[in-house]
Amino acid sequence: MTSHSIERSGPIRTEREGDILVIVADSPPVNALGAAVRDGLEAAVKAGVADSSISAIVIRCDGRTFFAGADIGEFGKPLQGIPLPTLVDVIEASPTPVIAAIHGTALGGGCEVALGCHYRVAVPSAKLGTPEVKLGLLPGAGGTQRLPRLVGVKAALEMIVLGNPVSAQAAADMGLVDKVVGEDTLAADALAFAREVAGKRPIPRVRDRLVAPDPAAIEAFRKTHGRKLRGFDAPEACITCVVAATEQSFEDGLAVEREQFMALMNGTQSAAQRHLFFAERKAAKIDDIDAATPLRPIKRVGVIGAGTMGGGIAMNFLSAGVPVTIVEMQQEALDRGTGVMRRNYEASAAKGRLPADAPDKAMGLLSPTLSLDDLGDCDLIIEAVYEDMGVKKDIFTRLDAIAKPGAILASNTSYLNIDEIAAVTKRTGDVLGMHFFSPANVMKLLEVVRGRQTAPDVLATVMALAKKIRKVAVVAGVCDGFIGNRMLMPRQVEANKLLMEGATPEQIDRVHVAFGMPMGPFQMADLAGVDIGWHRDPGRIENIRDALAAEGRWGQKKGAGFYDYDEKRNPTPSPRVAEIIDDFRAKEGATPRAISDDEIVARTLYTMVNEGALILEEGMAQRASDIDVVWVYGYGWPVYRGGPMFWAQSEGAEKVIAGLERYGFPVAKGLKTGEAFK
Ligand code: 3H9
Repeated sequence: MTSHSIERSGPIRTEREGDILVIVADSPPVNALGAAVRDGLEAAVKAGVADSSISAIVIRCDGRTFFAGADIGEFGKPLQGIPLPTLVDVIEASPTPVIAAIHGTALGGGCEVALGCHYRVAVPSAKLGTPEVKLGLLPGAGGTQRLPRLVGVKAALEMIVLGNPVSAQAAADMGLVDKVVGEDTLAADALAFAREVAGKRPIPRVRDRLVAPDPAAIEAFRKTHGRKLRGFDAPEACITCVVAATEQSFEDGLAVEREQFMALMNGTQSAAQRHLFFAERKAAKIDDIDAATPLRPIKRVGVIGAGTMGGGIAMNFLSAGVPVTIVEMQQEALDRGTGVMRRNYEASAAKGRLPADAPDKAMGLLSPTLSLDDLGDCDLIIEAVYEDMGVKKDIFTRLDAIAKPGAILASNTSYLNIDEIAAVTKRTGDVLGMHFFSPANVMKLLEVVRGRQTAPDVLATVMALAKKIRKVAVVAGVCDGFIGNRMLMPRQVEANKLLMEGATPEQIDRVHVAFGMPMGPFQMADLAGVDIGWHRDPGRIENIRDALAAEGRWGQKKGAGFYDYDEKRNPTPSPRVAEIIDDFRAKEGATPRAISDDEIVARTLYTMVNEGALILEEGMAQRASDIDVVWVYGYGWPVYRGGPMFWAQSEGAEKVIAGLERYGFPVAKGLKTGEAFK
């Protein structure tokens, strides 16, 4: 049957296919459910219902995806148009069957619209999910009440509280999707499905279903996931709503959902998480580079160094299907490195995180070699050897002779001067920093260090490549430690001083963990190795850390560092460390005093914010939100505090300034003018 009588109103158009009304949304980029889309949908559904010649209604979307959710940009602003929950009710109440035809990602409010429909069909590549929890929210358009009624408590908890989407097939297996249709024939298959169900009565409405309480599923869920949800408000609110779906009427459950949703929406955690959603996307934009800058093709990547870092870096590209040549100096080190990579892939496959053939596929793209000369055909070469300017200069001098014209040369240095490295080449425009975070195949952050002469298309190419390997890239300028490690320095200095003045490692770490960091500075030192940097001059005992290193207290790997560890690496406070600290205090004539937690916050966290403000002032970061992205994705800053700069702003600049002044720190200008928050 051919379509006729197409009507268009803003982002919504309707097409008649015989007695089926097809409502199509077209609101790029992701068909977010903004006011115009909601109003258009309501009008179209109502028109379909009012037309007695229509026997079924199909809702689908043009472009890359079904509705990707409520329009996050509208949050916090006065509501316009029909509220989303009401729209979903209108759809569900339709006496004419409504079918959702899903491709791309039906997320959040998009999934809730689908749940309001009476039937759902989806293409195999489609994903359905309720990721609101990742924005510090919960599905607030009836999702917490409909999903458990449709798929049961256990599956609903996983989707709502963890926020991970499911595939079309998994959705079909749990009853969320009625039929998986052809990948390229969604429009036609949805029509055929609509004709099949048009006359069926009663019309299935999710709100009419019942779901029994399942305390065992809730307890099991908490047991498995409780730890990683620590500190977040939204997961608990989600659980409350799911429980309500099992114990209360649909209407009463909706009231619980509304109340919980509004509380989250007005809280600071969701504001922080929504800030990060946009911050992550903004980070990819480079202020002074045209988005249309042509990119250099990257068909093969070279990695120098097959240690933990080099191997991890190489895995990112292999996983994305980009061939890699990896270079080591000794056969043994090369074999060891590639062996670790294979075992990492195999472990992921064994856990079901990768398909069974993934390890062979990825490793098949790897060419290990002992010769730098083999990098001649690479479009991007990343050096990941140890941090020594002389060694790096030597490598870049050699690369300059080996690499083909137009190849991008990158260093993975975490603090060395990229301009100085670039200067040994005759192609300074092709050089930049790519600072990966360990483990490089897991951590999402990539600091892309822009040298004074880095060419715009080189920078743009690497930013685009970062997205391809699923990293969140942030542009940093050349300064000691770039953004992340530079801000770590004042924290470290103050943490060490606080020990001398009377604090204990346990107290300082406790304050950081209570704040929401995965660990405190001393726990981090024990994990990374107390001996880092000490081996170059092992005779030196200038501070507490040196003293620990000199005694072989190198951290977790030795069972002793700032803490004592048992075989399971559980830490306990160490009497020996307390003695060492006492000795140092005595030697320096320091009299310990009681240190308050507030002082620790001011001296170790406010000082980081202050350094962030200086970084912005010097133009070493493009915007405050980039700094937040670095700390959340690279260092485990608690997501629900939005990153250091967002946190400082929500604390109040005056409070931060007062804290810094109380302990005698010169306050960065930007904190006073507000520039530090832009
Ligand atoms: C919700 O639904 C609440 C309800 O339960 C209750 C209400 C009462 N809104 O990520 P991309 C923009 S909460 C506004 O780069 P991809 C995004 O900013 C919502 N804008 O593409 C970017 O803009 P720009 C629950 C949105 O292909 C552009 O679209 N839903 C929204 O890598 C492209 O995005 C979610 O949490 C939105 N909802 O990934 C889903 N979504 O070009 C959030 C995207 O200016 N979205 N934008 O930078 C996503 O997960 C991904 O964007 C998606 C596409 C997977 C859809």
